Amino acid sequence: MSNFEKILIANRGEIAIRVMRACREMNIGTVAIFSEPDKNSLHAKYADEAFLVGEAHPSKSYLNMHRIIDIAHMCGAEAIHPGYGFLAENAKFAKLCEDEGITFIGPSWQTIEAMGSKLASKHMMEKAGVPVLPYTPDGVTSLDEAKAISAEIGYPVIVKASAGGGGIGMQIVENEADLEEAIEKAMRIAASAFGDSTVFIEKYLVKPRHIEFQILADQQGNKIHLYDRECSIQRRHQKLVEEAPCPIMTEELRERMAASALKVAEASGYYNAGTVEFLYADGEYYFMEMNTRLQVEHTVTEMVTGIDLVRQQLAIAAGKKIPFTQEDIRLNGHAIECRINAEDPLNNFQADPGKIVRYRSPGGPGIRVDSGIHMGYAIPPMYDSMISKLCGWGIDRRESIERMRRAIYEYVIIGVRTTLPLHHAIMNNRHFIDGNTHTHFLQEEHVKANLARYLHEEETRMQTLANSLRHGKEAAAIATAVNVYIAAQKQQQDTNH
Ligand code: MV4
Repeated sequence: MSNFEKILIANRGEIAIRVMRACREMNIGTVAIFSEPDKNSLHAKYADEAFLVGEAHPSKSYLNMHRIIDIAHMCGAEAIHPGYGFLAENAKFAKLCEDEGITFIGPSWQTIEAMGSKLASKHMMEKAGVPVLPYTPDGVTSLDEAKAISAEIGYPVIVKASAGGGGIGMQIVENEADLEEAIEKAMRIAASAFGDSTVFIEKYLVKPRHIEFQILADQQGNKIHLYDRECSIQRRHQKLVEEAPCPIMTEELRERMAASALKVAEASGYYNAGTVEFLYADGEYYFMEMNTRLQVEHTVTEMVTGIDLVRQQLAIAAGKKIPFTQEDIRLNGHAIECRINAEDPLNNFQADPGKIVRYRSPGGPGIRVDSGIHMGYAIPPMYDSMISKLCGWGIDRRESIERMRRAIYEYVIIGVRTTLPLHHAIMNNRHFIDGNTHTHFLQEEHVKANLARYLHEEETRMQTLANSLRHGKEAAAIATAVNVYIAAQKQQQDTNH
């Protein structure tokens, strides 16, 4: 089969636009679906055709499988791209597409189903010779059994939901006395969140790095990796900053981890784009899970390899072979992504939806902005708070950080509070600059203290700008903001010497 004629994108925001951009380049027609509050959204405007899928609540709209299939049939879309989140890793939906003769752009529903069980996927990867942390192979079947295995593993251990993801229901257990209660709590949360109370226990790594490998596999059995990403800076299991390559990666470690990632792809019968997630600590790495979707942070991999992952997804779904070999893939430079969320980092990251009254996105050398918003757009409160992704490429990590600082400075979003001030703080944080990141980076006291200073400084700058824009004194405001910024930079230089 050659390219598709028309694809329905079953998502919203920046990822829907991102997929539509690849379609437009490949001369593939695009169909958007939008919910009631998204009728004025950028993704609905960008598509060739757009259909109201339902009311605001995701169950009535972006998760409304049968309505989405009906729209695809009605407009003649041969394929559906699920983006990430919503139905992207829903095996039932992938199977429904297959039953309805519509190509699901992703792996088979069987692979999605298998990787959806964290316990079964661990078993599979252990058998394939991929390193996994010590764990309860049969899940938790009895408290005595759990106690015996946890004693063998050695505390601290962690209780995890098998059907879960994103850390939901995870319980860290320091000693045996807390084990029973932790298991009960994890099972309760797993049952209510995933309808499956299966939990398992594994060794808990106190401050691991989260390192993942991008995989690309076609339906003819060809599989390659597109190098590594580090995604350790997270908050409540939501990634905030991702980068490629991982700053502590060595050629030897990369060879070992890439070989393991390709084993995971082989064992799971994977095709299309996927990500293998590892935890890394003290020179060792362990398989955590396989994500059967295109990830938010695919951007940094695209920037350092030059490969358009969505174009490859569309080609693979249309039955094409991957047009390059592993030897063709070169890593060039360093890329960082900062997730811009409509949240207030000074007020416990409280969501801050609202209307965008001023919007100016950065540009210039090495900058990519994948955004789902525009001036005048009202960010709805019922969806994910991420509104755009700011990415910066440099010839090395230092230049990509300097670039990101400059782009954050240029980025103007007035009308809602955002994580921009937090990213300004992180890009100026000594530990981040030195590459000393891990999954609890944002919780560390010294990091929080240092971030606070930069947070307030950037917050002041943005507030100054916002206040004057409201009174039309834009020039004066920008001058003030520049002075504040220069003063802060000077102070930083004084501190550094
Ligand atoms: C872990 C871990 C340490 N040891 N598992 C699993 C879901 C993913 N989003 C985070 N997960 C983790 N699993 C073991 N055996 C550390 C994490 C982890 C994390 C845990 C608690 C709080 C924040 C975290 C951020 C990233 C990773």
